[in-house]
Amino acid sequence: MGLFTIIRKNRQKEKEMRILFLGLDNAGKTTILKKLNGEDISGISPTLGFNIKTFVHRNYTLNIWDVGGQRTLRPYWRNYFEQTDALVWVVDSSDRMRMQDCREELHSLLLEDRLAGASLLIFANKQDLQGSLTSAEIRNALGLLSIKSHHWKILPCSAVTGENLVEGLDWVVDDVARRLYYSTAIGDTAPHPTFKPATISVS
Ligand SMILES: Nc1nc2c(ncn2[C@@H]2O[C@H](COP(=O)(O)OP(=O)(O)O)[C@@H](O)[C@H]2O)c(=O)[nH]1
Ligand SMILES: [Mg+2]
Repeated sequence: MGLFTIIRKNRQKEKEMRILFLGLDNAGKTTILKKLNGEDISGISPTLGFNIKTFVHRNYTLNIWDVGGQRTLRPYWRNYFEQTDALVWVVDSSDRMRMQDCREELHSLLLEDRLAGASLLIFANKQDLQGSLTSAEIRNALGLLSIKSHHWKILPCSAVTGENLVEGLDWVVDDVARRLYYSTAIGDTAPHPTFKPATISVS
């Protein structure tokens, strides 16, 4: 039995996933996680270090790392890359002024060796705010179509209304499960009939 098989079998037993939530400060990372966890989302203060949330979602234990996104904290992001199965990049869709900054930070993350292979979900958050960019506009502003190194998806969402939050988590779990646990994942949920391993989808 090769090392890779042993590692995969071990992970199959544990059925854990490590998910990293990153994005510029004020994007709504902490609010999304609190909303998903059924917590009060009023009066959330900026994340200066990190929070870890553990969810059990469809038989998988998701260890989610929510790391502060202020410019001064971004150099520390790399401390969290190890063994990341999925990166969730959260965007404040109403923050037109910082789209370029957001694009550069995302693309530089995608060059990181330790994030190679991680699934990438982009949450175009704050869709409840009037004047927010649509997910198609965010896709263009962030240059997502040029991403060939990661399997990615963009979803419009709102941490306030809850729109698409669970759907996003579902996509992450499906995408990671197919890679890590492909033999057992099919037993947990029916595979999407239209799924192709290299599909890039835009909603
Ligand atoms: N209207 C609206 N406000 C949001 C949404 N998500 C987060 N916020 C607000 O944006 C601010 C920053 O949210 P926070 O979760 O701290 O962002 P983080 O720095 O990415 O963790 C807070 O005032 C939140 O109430 C959303 O979907 N819609
Ligand atoms: Mg935060």
